[in-house]
Amino acid sequence: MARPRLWFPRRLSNAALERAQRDYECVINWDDTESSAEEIIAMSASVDGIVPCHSEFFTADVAEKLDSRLKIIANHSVGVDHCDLPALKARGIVVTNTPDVLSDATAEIAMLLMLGAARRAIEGDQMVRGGAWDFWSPSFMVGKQVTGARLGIIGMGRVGRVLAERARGFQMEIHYCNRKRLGPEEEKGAQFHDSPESLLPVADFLSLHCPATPQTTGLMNSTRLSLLPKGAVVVNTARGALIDESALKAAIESGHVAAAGLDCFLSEPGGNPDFAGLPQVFMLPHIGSATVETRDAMGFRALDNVDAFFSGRTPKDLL
Ligand code: 8YV
Repeated sequence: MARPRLWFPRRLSNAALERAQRDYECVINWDDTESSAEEIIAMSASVDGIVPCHSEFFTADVAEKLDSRLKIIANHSVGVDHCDLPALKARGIVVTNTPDVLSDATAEIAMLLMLGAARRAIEGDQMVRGGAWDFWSPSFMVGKQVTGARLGIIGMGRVGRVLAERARGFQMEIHYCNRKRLGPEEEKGAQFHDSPESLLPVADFLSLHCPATPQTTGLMNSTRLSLLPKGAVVVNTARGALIDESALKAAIESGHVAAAGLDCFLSEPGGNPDFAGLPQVFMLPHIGSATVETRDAMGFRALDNVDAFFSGRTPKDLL
C-alpha cells in the first residue's frame, strides 16, 4: 500500500521532519512561508494529511472547499483557534493538537515576561546598549517586586499550572480563575475564583492562559483592566485576541497598569506598533514554545497523532 502523503506547510524541527520523511511521503515547504487559503485548498487535493502551525487558517470557508482526499489536520500547536472545528468535523476531517509538551517552555516565557516587565528589562537593556547609561541613584529604574506578590492566572490548564509551580519558587500567592475548580492536589493551596471579576482585584500580576474562543475574545477589556489593583502587571503568552490592545495601551498610559509582557498580539507577525513607544511593554514575537526540546516534542506529538490515525487507532489528541 502506498504511504500516506503529508504536507508540512512550515519548517518543523529537523528531527521531526526526518522522522516524517522516514515514515511518510512528505511535501515540505522548505521556504517556510505562510500559505494562503487558496494554497491550502489546492494542496488538500494531493495530500492525505496536513501538519500545520497556528499560522495556517482553516476557516469555515476553507473547510468547505478542502478536497475529500484530506483526512487529518494534525496541528503542531496546542491552540486551535486557527481551525473552525465544527466546520472541519462536518467535512469528516480529523483534527488533533499537541498539548502537554509545550507547557514548560511557555511557562518559562510567561515568567520571563513577568520578571522583565516588572523589573524594566527593556528600558534597562536599551539604556546600557545605547550608551545612554550616564547616571545611577537609589531611586533610579525602580520596578515592582515579583517575590511574594499575588499572581492571578486566568486559565488553569497545563501551562497555567506549570506557571503556578514556577511562581511558587518566588513565594507568590497564587489565585486562579478557571471554568472548573481544580482538585486540592492540583490546586496546591491556590485560591479559586469563579469569575475574572473576583480574581482581578487581587492580581498584582495577571497571566493569561486560556484559549481564544468567541467567549474569551476581548476578555481583558477596559472594564476588566480597571478592576486590577493600581500598578498591576499584565502578561499574555496565550493569544492576542484575549486582550483589547487599545484598552491595555490606555491603561498603561494612565498608569493604572504599570507594565505588560506580551508574546502574542492581535496581528501576527508584526505585533502592535502602538506599543512600540511604551517602554513599560516588554514584547516577544510569539516564541513561547520555541526551544529545541519543545519544538522536537511538538513535532513528534503531531506525528504520533498522524501515526495513530493512519494505523486505524484513535489519535491521543483528537479534538
Ligand atoms: C506555537 C502556539 O509557536 O501551540 C500553540 O498554540 O501558539 C505556539 O506554541 C505554534 O503554534 C507552533 O506551531
